[in-house]
Amino acid sequence: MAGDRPAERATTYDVVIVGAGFSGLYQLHVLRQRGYAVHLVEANGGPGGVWYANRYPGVRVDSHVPNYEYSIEEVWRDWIWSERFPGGEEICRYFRHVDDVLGLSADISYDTRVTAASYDEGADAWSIDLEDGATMTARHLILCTGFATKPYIPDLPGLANFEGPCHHTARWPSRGVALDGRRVGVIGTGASGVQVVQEAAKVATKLVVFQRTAVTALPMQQRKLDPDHERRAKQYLADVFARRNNPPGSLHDIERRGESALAVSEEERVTVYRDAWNEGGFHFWGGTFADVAVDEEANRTAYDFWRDETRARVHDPVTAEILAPTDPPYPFGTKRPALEQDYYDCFNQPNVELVDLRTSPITEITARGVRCADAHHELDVLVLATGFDANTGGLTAIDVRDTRGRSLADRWADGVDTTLGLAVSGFPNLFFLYGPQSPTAFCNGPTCAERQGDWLADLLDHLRACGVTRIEPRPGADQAWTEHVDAVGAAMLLSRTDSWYMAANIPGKRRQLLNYPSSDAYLEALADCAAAGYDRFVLR
Ligand code: N01
Repeated sequence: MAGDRPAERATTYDVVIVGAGFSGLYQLHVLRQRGYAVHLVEANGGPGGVWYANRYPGVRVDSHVPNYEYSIEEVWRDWIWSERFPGGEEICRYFRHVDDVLGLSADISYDTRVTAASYDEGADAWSIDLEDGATMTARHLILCTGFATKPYIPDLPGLANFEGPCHHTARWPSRGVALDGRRVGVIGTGASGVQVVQEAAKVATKLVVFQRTAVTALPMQQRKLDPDHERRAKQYLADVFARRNNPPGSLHDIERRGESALAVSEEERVTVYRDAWNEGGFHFWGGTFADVAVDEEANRTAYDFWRDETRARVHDPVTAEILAPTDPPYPFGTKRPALEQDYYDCFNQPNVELVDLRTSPITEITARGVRCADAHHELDVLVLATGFDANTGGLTAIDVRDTRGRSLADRWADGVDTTLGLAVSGFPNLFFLYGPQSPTAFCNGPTCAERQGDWLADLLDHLRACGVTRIEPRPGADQAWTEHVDAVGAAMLLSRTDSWYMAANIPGKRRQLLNYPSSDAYLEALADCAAAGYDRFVLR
């Protein structure tokens, strides 16, 4: 188990992996099985990636089990989940179970941060610098740093002056932060903000929610799982995973219906929406009509259903209009919907106040609270649920240099280019998983870890069999993939909205689609590339 025995650390490997989330751990497992000398380096003190780091109240996965777990039989055979959408603590226990079963920590250095990496052209190997001053070398470097690793803290005037506890959700102290009996402010209403609000509303004397853009939160339809039922259901799990692991298995393993929302009667449309609503999770987002993602009129029918269901739960009409505006603030589903259990009901409580930052923006953070254009809100605790430098932040935080000495951050300063969302020209023998320009946040995390991970393991086997010591994207391959991703995005409503999918939440970041919106098409592109002898790459 993590922390029980420090991994013996040699200095030279076939492969070094960075990051012990779903992708990194799977890669370690599969490459060890195939006989590679492989080591994993993790900055946190244990496995779990974002789940280790995110300890804010209410942290919970928005994908249901058994989708949100590995399909490795030794792992699932003896693991019983207690809830359909497990909480952060249970997921951390799951990762410790994975580690126990697969014995991964023997090849992991925890509490160890990779700071830099440069490529040695003579040796065809990466030299990898660690924060503790040590260096490792590896033929291949695989970055599995996750898509939501680097918190985004907006430049709010006076933020440093706030005298009470003030934490970003992804940097929540492990000892916890007392919210009970306190006046709590939450800035941000994405998935993290919604989850904190639901918990803080139960215990805070006063909760002030600062909303800039309304979130289209969907009913989670959470439920407890009966352990006996779960044990009996194990007999079907191999089939469940076989279906999950073979396309088609689109967004979060939910498939859209073929027909248009506009081609059916109102009654039929409402039935489809109602069924998806009752199913819960992301079904209402990704499991209704094909054209909701591409056609404004069709999309509006989904928005209107969501709006009416949501407003019916909020007593005060002014608050209801801010939470679920009459007209959509953006096409439905083009910003990531959160999943909620009692988020909208919280706003009926006398201790909860909603501030619409569109009409009353924050002017400064003071020692005692948040000053908005029309009021000062006195607070004891401030929660920053303001999101992440998503998709690229974890990668560019490492000073990894190409063969000309340019950092990845520099290379991507004017926009991201990758080959298949896996590699970048000029960085030989470097791969990243669950990164920009691959399905990532549009794909179920464990599914993506396994599908991309197996593909990469097959690629390394191919190189080994052919005696190839160096691989990198062909000239022009990065640009070709970017053009393809952009073209797919341009046909979707997604690209009209400023969101972190579009890199639009970080000032100065180039606006472009950073997640590839079709898992099936992506898997096909991977398979075609492999079948063509990895033709997007130069092997030597
Ligand atoms: O971050 P977000 P998140 N002033 O970027 C607001 C994953 N995740 O941490 O929309 C005021 O979605 C911003 O407003 P606006 C999941 O994939 C997963 O919530 O830009 N407000 C927005 O409301 C998720 O989607 C789980 O106008 C400011 C909020 O901050 C992703 O992480 C749980 C502001 C940021 O929302 C990110 O979610 C939690 C400012 N200056 C997270 N700047 C699971 O369940 C930003 N905002 C797996």
